[in-house]
Amino acid sequence: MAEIGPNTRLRTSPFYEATLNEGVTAFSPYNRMLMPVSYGDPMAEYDRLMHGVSMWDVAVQRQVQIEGPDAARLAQILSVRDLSGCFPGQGKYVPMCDHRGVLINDPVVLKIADDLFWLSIADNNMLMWARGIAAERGLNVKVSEPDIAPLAVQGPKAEDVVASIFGDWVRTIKFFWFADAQIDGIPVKIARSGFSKQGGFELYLTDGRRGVDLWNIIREAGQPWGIGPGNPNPIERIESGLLSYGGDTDDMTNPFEVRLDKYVDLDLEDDVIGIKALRRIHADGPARHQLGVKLDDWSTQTGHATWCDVLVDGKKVGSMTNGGWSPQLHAVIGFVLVSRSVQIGDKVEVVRNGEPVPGTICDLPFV
Ligand code: THG
Repeated sequence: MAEIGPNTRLRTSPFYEATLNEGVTAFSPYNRMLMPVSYGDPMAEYDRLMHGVSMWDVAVQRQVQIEGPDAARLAQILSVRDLSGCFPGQGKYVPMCDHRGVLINDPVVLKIADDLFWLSIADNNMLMWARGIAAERGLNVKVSEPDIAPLAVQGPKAEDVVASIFGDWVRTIKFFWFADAQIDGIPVKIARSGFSKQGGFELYLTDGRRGVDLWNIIREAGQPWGIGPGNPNPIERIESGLLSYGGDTDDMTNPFEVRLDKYVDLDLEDDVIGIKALRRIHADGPARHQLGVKLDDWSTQTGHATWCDVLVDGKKVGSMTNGGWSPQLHAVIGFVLVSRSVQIGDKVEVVRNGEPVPGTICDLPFV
């Protein structure tokens, strides 16, 4: 089999050596980096997340840093969600769009200070976008990508593990808020966040030389709770209804199509990129919507990550964007992005390897 590996165009994470030691078996490229996506036992990784605690190298969630007198202005121009109520120490989940109102990222925006923001981005080049917009709008900011690497600790026991290392005060951190901390001289920001609905924290490592040390400290502290390695879990996130930008979206997807309505503020000022287009799209009604599908028979199929046609009466009405076996529903489930003519309860067929598999459209989230 051909290999893909680290090079200057495909960077490694500060936790890379640690994940090799853990026996990582698969990587996926994301933001020109390698993201661990399997350690060889998907069910064990799922179970740890659901019932115990799991640790993830998510350094690929790069931080695009905006600093300077116009930092808040630029952050807002890039965001179709109102950031005016965001305080230093607080994060927000924020859709970002291009001038057509098409979703180009859905970062967590962290407000570090009044003149300093991090965009914790999904897989798209927001460094170049932010720099380009800043220059074109004549804003006084510096845009960079410092070597900051989030490590996620997720699952019902995550809080106990993180508290055992940093102290019980971490239990008081509110959802999406963050605070500075240190362990063995390793500087981190501890945020209550993460790409799962099982609870937990993300530790933003700000000294890239200490990745393996931080990994080992968490690994060691988590032993009593059976901690082990994992990754943003493809099935848990589908069960929980979390959107994967680029996985569930294409080059035409707007926030309304993928259930992000509540994070869009249409009365923002006109200089916010995409807001005028979103007002039009909202008035007309978006063309598609994201729903769930439950398949009747696909029992042994594990996850897959390429889009499959969704048919009604033999005619294509959209795509299944991601899917897999759900232990909680005892069925193969997936996200579909389909024409608004398709409704909950409709019978459809999902085409996999040329074979139509019958299924039923359902509401999201599944759980
Ligand atoms: N954490 C951090 N950065 C990230 C992600 C993350 N960057 C890439 C990617 N994930 C961005 N996408 C998301 C998607 C969903 C959420 C966070 C980041 C999320 N959503 C919750 C929900 O939908 O229920 C809460 C949103 C809310 O209501 O505020 O957490 O995971 N650092």
